[in-house]
Amino acid sequence: MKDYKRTLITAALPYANGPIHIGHLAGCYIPADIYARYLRAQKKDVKFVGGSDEHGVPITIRALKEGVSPQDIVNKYHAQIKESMQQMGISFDIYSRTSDKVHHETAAAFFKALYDKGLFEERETEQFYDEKTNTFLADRYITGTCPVCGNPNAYGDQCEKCGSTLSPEQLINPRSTLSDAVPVKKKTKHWYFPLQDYEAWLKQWILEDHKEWKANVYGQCKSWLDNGLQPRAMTRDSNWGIKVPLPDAEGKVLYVWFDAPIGYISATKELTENWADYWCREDTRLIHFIGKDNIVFHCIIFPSMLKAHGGFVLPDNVPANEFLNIEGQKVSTSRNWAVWVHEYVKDFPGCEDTLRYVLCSNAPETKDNDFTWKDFQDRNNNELVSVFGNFVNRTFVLMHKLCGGKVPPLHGEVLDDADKAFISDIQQAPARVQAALDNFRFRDALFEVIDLSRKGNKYMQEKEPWILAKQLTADNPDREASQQKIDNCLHLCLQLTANLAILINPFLPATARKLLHMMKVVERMLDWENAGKLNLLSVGYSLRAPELLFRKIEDAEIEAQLEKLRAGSGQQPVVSDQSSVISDQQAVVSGQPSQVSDLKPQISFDDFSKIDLRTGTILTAEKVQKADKLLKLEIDLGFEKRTIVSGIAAHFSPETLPGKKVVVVANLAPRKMRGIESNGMILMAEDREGRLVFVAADNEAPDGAAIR
Ligand code: B3M
Ligand code: ZN
Repeated sequence: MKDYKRTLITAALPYANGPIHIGHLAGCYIPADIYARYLRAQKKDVKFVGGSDEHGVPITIRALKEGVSPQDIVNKYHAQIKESMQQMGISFDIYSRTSDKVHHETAAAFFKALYDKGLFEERETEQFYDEKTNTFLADRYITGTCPVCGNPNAYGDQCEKCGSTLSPEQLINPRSTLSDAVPVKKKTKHWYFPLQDYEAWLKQWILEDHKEWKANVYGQCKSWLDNGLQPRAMTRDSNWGIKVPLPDAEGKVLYVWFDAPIGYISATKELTENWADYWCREDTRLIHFIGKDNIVFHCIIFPSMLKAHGGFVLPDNVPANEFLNIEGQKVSTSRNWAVWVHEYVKDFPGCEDTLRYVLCSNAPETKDNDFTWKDFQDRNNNELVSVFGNFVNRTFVLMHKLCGGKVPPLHGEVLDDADKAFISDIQQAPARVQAALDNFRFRDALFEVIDLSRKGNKYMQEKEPWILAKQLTADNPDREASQQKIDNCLHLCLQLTANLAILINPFLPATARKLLHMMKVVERMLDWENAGKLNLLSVGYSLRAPELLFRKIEDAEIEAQLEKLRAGSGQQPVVSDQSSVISDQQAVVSGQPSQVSDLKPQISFDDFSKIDLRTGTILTAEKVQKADKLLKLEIDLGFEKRTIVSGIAAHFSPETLPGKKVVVVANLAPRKMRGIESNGMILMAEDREGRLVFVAADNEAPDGAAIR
């Protein structure tokens, strides 16, 4: 690696059109933060910048739907996102926003510089337009009847019923999803960036010179480059965004993906007057942390813009993560299938490090991964509590009990093989953690740290200082030898604790600080150069009583989260998905998510036949006290009556339900919800608007009939 003088770390700017969820954290904020903290601990010159992406169509649409201004939307979510980041310990040096003046000026000047070089091509095209809302429409925002299957709710790019690929022209009876207006074609002019002119250069720069990039990133770049690049519109028709800085550009703004990455530059400007050191000097290392849907923008489009402008460094690496699914399903903000960060910090106060731990140890570094609440609980209870926390706790308790609360001496002359092996484990661990971190393998790095604490437990278990303590009786001639063994064991375990504080610090910063407090040492001890040392705590130094590093997570808490996920996922959808990839021909961003969830893995007929499905009729329905999502239902199954608690209160008022035919999973294990035992589950589906509807057999089958 080149000898760099400074590092600039960026993390993708989240759209300020909704709160952030754990997928955002796992995708880029946690890895970026770990890396920033690691470099700071190495006393490197590093800046970590981020901010909210406050432009783009999803924000204007959200505003339209809520009947407020786009500025209201971004003000609300910028504040909320910023707070969530802070609460999760994401240590930005600055968390800015793209509606700031500095950014508007910087992005406009950037555009103007390319324009003045004569780089843009002006093109006039026809686009669909909604005359009621005065908006140009992306294909996704047009619906109509599918010419193939007659589905009345097909989209302008695809029919989700029959799977046909469509164009808006093919729809029968097309209308705008924004207003129901009939879209009309309208001419519009835009400025296109000649991406194709950078293809040869990009091929050399990425495919030849950056073979070290992660396989997922390199692979995606290669496929874009292999397919050939097209001119790309860098402006849009909108009144929300950065005005195109040209005289004949009324109603035109910069394309959000043109301005957003420049936001990294603007944020650095706001942070320091030496911003140019971080952007314009060859000895700066620029690293973009992002999620996989942002790869093309950070690896192909933005670098081409920087290259075209001239005078800027290019990213040295773009360690993108894949996606984190939740309980086997893709995160969907529109279906509310997500774990929201602001809710997590409320539900699990003081457990921020646990979430950081789980999201790092299960990070989607090479492929999509799954977050499950059970795994969250297991990793917390079996790794953080039982391994790391337990080691530290035992060490401190025994040191207080057997060594008077002070760091005992090390008797070098009586070190045995186990002591020596343990010492070498401590000395060797930092290099292993470092090798992984240097290559953006955060999971492996964290694993090494936990493994070291596991070795600590094993060593302690072998040494059994609590047994040695029984030999300290006055009449025992070996008394002194036993005391020496106890001293050596606890001395080394304490030095390991200090080492663990250093090594865990980038990952779990709050935990590292708790350890500092217990050891009564200053922040400086966490400097990376101290890792591997065995003299971090002085002999005779008195230490505090142990405090709880991690608490156990109970089954009930996990149940409650699962229930929340299930009950919440039926809420009215909002257009807030973070995806925003456009096709090159479109001038409007499409952000509407697909409403179809992925098929689950195949099961056998035997698997299916274990499920006992029955028809039934709702007899009574009532609200459950202090649970605004739940209804208590009495169901007639013909052969018996059942109580079922269902998370549908947001969708139905209880008085409308009696008499409704339903399908019940009749052999589901009973479950207590809010103190009421629920015996079964009612099958529901979502309609296009995301409203829940009952799955009911429309026939004469009597209550209790088996469904096969
Ligand atoms: N706001 C898209 C996203 O949140 C976009 C990232 C901008 S990074 C410059 O996925
Ligand atoms: Zn169709």
